[in-house]
Amino acid sequence: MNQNLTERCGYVAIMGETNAGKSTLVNTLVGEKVSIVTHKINTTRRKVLGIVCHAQTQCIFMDTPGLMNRQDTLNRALVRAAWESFQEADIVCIVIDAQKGLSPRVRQIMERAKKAATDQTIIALNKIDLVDKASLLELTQQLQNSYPEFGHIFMISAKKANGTNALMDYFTKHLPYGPWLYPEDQLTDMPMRENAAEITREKLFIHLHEELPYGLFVETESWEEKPDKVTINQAIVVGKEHYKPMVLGRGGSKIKTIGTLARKELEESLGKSVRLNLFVKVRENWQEKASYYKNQGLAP
Ligand SMILES: Nc1nc2c(ncn2[C@@H]2O[C@H](COP(=O)(O)OP(=O)(O)OP(=O)(O)O)[C@@H](O)[C@H]2O)c(=O)[nH]1
Ligand SMILES: [Mg+2]
Repeated sequence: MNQNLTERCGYVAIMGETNAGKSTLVNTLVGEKVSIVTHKINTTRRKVLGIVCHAQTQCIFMDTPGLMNRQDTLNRALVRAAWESFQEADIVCIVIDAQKGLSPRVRQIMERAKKAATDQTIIALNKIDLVDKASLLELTQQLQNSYPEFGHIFMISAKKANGTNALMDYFTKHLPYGPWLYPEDQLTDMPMRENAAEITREKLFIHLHEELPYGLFVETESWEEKPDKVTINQAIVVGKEHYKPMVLGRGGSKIKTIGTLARKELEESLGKSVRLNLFVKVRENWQEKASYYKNQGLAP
């Protein structure tokens, strides 16, 4: 067998309760923003790959939707997609918010994960910048006692990049030998058009109140590239007519703020001037339509 025994390559599923900091962790490990982050729950709505080559290893991180209990069609599809990643991965990293600790929901997740756990299933206790040492040690003890099936416990702050080098080291040494699957400079599998839609969705999540962000999605409808400028048209699709004025804001002020923030981030990431046109469209109950799931690579 002609196998190169120096190169390693494999998939790491980053899983856990919603808001635990999974997307923040993937971005920190990759060193670039590949997945959007907000303070709200249920931000990530698809599997996002973040790819990083470190020493001789290509690590392919799968950022997954947060595991939660809601039973509507969209959330069921997201949870299913996340558990699928568990099966697909070489290493599974369960992220737990150290401040919330072993909540009933986290226990449920751990009970399910432990059935499939191997020594390649590890735990990252995140947000350690928010907890004192004593409670962190107590939580670690609790986890060790209740879940000895898991391989390792790391203590990290994904946001402050504390402890993340040790985690990266673990991945580079434990992924299987094999040829790299992506070009060395590729950071994600997400096409730029979709990434641009995610950037706008992030701003909507941050700036719209309460339930409103959950009632919409963003689609890039056209992308016209010139040497020094890109013109992007995006539809913000809402599921109910009465959401439209809420997204627009008084005199269009809300959508203008959101558009400006998204445009600035796009200009930074594309390195050129961007004209971003946002339109609000109504597609009644898009959460129930198969086309949405197909476009997001999800099974309804
Ligand atoms: N203080 C602190 N905050 C963090 C840390 N990691 C993530 N956060 C914050 O936690 C919130 C949620 O982060 P995300 O990365 O979006 O969480 P997620 O697990 O991807 O959430 P979903 O996609 O909704 O499941 C954001 O406000 C982050 O800034 C950390 O290490 N310390
Ligand atoms: Mg996320």
